Amino acid sequence: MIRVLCLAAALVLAMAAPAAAHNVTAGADLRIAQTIACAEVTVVVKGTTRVPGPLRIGVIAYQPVSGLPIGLEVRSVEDGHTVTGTVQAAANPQYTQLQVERTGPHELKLSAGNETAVIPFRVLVARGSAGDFLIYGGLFVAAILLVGGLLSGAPARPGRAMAMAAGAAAGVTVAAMVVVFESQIPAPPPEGAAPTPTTSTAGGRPYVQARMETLPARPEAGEEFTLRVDLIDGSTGRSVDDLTAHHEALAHVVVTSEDGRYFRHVHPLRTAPGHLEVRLTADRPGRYLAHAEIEREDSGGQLVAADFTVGGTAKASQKADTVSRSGQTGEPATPAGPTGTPRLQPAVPVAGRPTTIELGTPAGVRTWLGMTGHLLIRSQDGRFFGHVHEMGAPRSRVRFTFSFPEPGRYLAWVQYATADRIVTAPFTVNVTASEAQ
Ligand SMILES: [Cu+2]
Repeated sequence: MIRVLCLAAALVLAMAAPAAAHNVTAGADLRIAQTIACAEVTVVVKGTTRVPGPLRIGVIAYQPVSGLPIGLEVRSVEDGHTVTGTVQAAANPQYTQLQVERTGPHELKLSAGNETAVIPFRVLVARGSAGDFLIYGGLFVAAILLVGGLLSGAPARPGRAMAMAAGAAAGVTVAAMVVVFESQIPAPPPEGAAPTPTTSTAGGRPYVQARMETLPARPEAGEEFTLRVDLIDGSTGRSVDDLTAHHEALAHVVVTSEDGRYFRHVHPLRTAPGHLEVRLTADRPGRYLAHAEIEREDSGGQLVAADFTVGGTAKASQKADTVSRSGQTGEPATPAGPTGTPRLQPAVPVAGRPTTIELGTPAGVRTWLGMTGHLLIRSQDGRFFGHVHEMGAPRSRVRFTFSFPEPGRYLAWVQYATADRIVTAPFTVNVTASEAQ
């Protein structure tokens, strides 16, 4: 009996389909940060358990927005069925319900102002696993045999009673074994999941060939321009449209002026397959740097850098997302306000060794991009760009550990979100060489 049960368990393990990779698991929320209509928002598509059924969509605002209506359109890629609605971006958003008729690939179109983004996603619904089937099946068989045996007078006939008791014991044993081993049995792919690729992707997909450019090629100070990211698969020459959401965005783009006085951390809109765009306005002429963090499915994270020049003459500062600065000395000054000054340990960091950077935060800090705090660091010349997080729960400070790669001057920005805005605290760090060098 034991041998038979072991064989059955081995068979279940061997037959289980390999778990497919997905951006979002069935029932989990999809969260995508977007910079749209000059606002930093996160679109949330709530996980659903039932299709046909309502899909709940909300837009969280991370800066003051007085009524930012966002048009929503959800379209099934398979049958073209489309539903539309609107939602107001807000710090605590109301969720709009749109009825979806099937699982599988869909597109969510967002419209605000004169900007539009199209986010591909899958409607997934969890399927019962083979393990669940065996647990309930085993218990059901055991119950039928016991009840059936009692009703058919088996206790009076020892042979039949024995057989029925053995059958019931086997059913309970199968259920118990599956409970023990269920964590090792891969779950079946949810309904609506992408088909498992037939060709082997053991080596992973190639890195994206990414190109960043501005439209117009030479923006003017004080005038809005578009920063565009084009993604091509070098092995096929086709547009790459399989970016995986990492840290709640398809791409994180940081644009800084060479001197660091201009800083934007934005999340471009996917306007077409392989094309991301974000609108920006630079207030002063000069050289600017753009760093984009992207992650292709089954390939890994990539950092892409580019630079561009802004012409014209300096304009009065636009609505900056940095906190107010104390002076105009050309140096990124320490911000005023409740956050204080970043404390470094050691006070003068040594290249190649970990430095702790800590900054006090006001009450009411909330998670943004899945993290409590973000630290972005650029070398003076722009050739190095780093990004680390405070991953603990919000409290009265954010703390980071960072190892500067080599001696020199670095520009740094700590970012966190409060109830109504994203706070950016800029500072500079001078890193020395270790004594051993
Ligand atoms: Cu980001």
